[in-house]
Parts: sequence; structure tokens; C-alpha cells
Amino acid sequence: MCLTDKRCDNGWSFYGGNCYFREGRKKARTSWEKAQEICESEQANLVTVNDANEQKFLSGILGKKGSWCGLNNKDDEKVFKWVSGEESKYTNWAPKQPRKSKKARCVHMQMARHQHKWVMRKCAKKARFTCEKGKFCYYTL
Ligand SMILES: [Ca+2]
Repeated sequence: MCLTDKRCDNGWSFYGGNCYFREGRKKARTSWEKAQEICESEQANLVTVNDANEQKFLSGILGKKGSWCGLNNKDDEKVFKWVSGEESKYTNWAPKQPRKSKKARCVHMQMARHQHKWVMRKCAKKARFTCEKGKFCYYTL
């Protein structure tokens, strides 16, 4: 689904031609994989943070809480990929990140008290998450 106007589904927020769903409920915290499955069921992907302005928008909808984003190095520790397939080079790493770890292969945007800066986390860890869909159409890699 490609969006052509500013209409997002109920519960989704519009920004820059895309629609975003932030799963903020504590009970709905889930693994990175499961979060991506939930996004896909909405024809979306875990969010791709393309630039500082989008990060700022996301920080706004996240409020105090953190969230999974679509970045990961699950296939190859040296190669970070966005699950949406986008080739975005923007990053917002916390100090000393991304840390080298065989186990922590998924990227989490931390809570507001850490400026939503990104850290590597075990993909199985449960977290809130944010889905994005829009001008970059959903497709399976
Ligand atoms: Ca994006």
C-alpha cells in the first residue's frame, strides 16, 4: 500500500508522507521479530529512521518510552540493514554503540532520559515498538 494523501488509519500518526503506529502499552511489549510480524500484518514495517527530523518526530510520539526500530545486523554482524529494505545511512547511536555482540543484533531506541539514542539489544528481549508505512511501499526482502 502506498499512501497518496495525508489519511492514516485510526491510531496512526502522519509525518512526512508516512503513517506511524506506536505500540506503547506495557503489556504489548514483544520481541523484535514478533513486533515486525505485527507491523507486517498492517502492511507496515518496523520504523526506518531516515534523518534527524524523523527521529525528532519519533521522539515526540514515543514520549518517555523506548521502542524497537527496524535496524538490525541479524544476517551479518558487520552489516546493518533496515527491515524495510531502505538504504538509509542516518544513525543516532548512544555513546559506545553499536557494541559488538554475537547476541545483541537488533536496534532499540532508548527511553527519553537517554534521548531515545540507539543501542543494540537481544532481539528476543521484549520492548515497545513502532511501525511505519507509506511512500516507501511495503515489500518482502
Ligand atoms: Ca522513515
